[in-house]
Amino acid sequence: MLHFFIFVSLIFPNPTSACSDGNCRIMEFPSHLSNVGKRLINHVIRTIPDMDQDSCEWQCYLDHDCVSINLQFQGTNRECELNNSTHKEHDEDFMSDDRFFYRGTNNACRVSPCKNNAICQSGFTDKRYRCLCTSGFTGHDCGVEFSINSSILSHDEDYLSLLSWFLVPAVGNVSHWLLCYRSSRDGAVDEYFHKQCDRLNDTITVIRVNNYVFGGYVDIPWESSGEYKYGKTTNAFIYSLSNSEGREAFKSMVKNSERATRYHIYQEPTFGTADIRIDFKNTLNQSVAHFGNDYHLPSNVIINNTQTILAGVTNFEPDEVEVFYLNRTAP
Ligand SMILES: *[C@@H]1O[C@H](CO)[C@@H](O)[C@H](O)[C@H]1NC(C)=O
Ligand SMILES: *[C@@H]1O[C@H](CO)[C@@H](O)[C@H](O)[C@H]1NC(C)=O
Ligand SMILES: *[C@@H]1O[C@H](CO)[C@@H](O)[C@H](O)[C@H]1NC(C)=O
Ligand SMILES: *[C@@H]1O[C@H](CO)[C@@H](O)[C@H](O)[C@H]1NC(C)=O
Ligand SMILES: *[C@@H]1O[C@H](CO)[C@@H](O)[C@H](O)[C@H]1NC(C)=O
Ligand SMILES: *[C@@H]1O[C@H](CO)[C@@H](O)[C@H](O)[C@H]1NC(C)=O
Ligand SMILES: *[C@@H]1O[C@H](CO)[C@@H](O)[C@H](O)[C@H]1NC(C)=O
Ligand SMILES: CC(=O)N[C@H]1CO[C@H](CO)[C@@H](O)[C@@H]1O
Repeated sequence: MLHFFIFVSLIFPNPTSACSDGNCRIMEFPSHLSNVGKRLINHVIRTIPDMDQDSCEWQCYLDHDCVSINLQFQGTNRECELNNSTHKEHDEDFMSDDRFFYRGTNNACRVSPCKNNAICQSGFTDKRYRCLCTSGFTGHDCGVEFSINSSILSHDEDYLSLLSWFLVPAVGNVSHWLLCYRSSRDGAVDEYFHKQCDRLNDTITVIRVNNYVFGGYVDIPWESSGEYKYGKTTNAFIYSLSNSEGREAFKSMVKNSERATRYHIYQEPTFGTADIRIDFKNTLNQSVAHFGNDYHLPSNVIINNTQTILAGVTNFEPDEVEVFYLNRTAP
């Protein structure tokens, strides 16, 4: 039995981390799925001339849509056919043919686990398959519908799937977000944020400082208040998608629900007293990211410095701030 266990990217130091990120493919051609004198027709995605069995299996491993092979082993022409199906799914196409030798794999895509027209590829991740989602869907099985037109998150699939994953417990599997404020579009002016985002339930704030991306979600509205005032809720969280210590992305729920958010007419999105505070003044670096006071520290991520993890520095000037609200009428 030939057993492939190869990392697509060689930069990873050990197999566990290489495989946990979903990029390594594990594939084997067990003898009980091999048949001499058989050929699977109608599912050939590629034909490669002059191949022996090992090389043909290797080519199948490299072609992420390939799950079985037909090898022509008689005559001078030793052709290798790569199939995107196995005989288990298409017994009607499994033909007797003396010139061929068939080798199949356990195809985890057999049960069509991917949703919303995603492409399924066998052998990846700890579930033994991965799904390549169509636009607007994310999650392991592409079952999460998430639409947000963010210039910060842009088309970064990792950012989008992490953020949508963080939001599912708060807003469900389907969420469409609409922009109410973007500093680069509207200007770093208190008034514009409040005019456009006050009174909206369910907002997500996305902040970029250099290469660091973080922000927060809250289910209660922002307000313009002449005095400092706290918003109370247990449903707010702060998240980090890219941080100064190179830690994995994390989400942290509010700890002090009496101080989930803070409002002032001259202050922008503020989570806790200063866990994250966006403050546009005409002086530099009035915004603060002093994390871990009114919000929990993540249980699964070790943080060296709570004052610099999110933004790289405690007092910062955001490069971009975006605030989105949930489109309640979307499905
Ligand atoms: C196999 O590839 C063809 C395109 O060549 C595609 O139409 C079909 O859906 C694929 N089948 C599977 C099971 O991936
Ligand atoms: C997304 O926003 C950009 C501006 O940042 C705009 O040009 C584009 O049309 C928007 N796309 C959608 C689908 O709304
Ligand atoms: C989201 O979808 C998954 C399956 O795709 C389901 O198990 C889960 O219950 C759903 N969650 C919510 C909050 O709808
Ligand atoms: C916000 O939520 C509250 C409480 O559920 C509701 O009464 C209010 O109408 C909502 N506001 C908007 C703008 O949807
Ligand atoms: C965290 O602190 C430890 C001990 O001081 C140090 O060895 C490590 O390099 C630090 N890691 C980061 C990412 O700053
Ligand atoms: C001001 O903020 C920027 C990032 O926005 C940061 O690079 C710089 O070090 C900060 N300056 C001080 C004095 O904290
Ligand atoms: C919200 O979603 C509904 C339903 O999909 C859609 O008709 C409407 O145009 C959306 N609102 C905005 C402002 O895009
Ligand atoms: C190129 C090629 O032969 N594609 C075939 C792959 O398999 C599907 C059925 O799963 C056929 O419809 C395609 O013609």
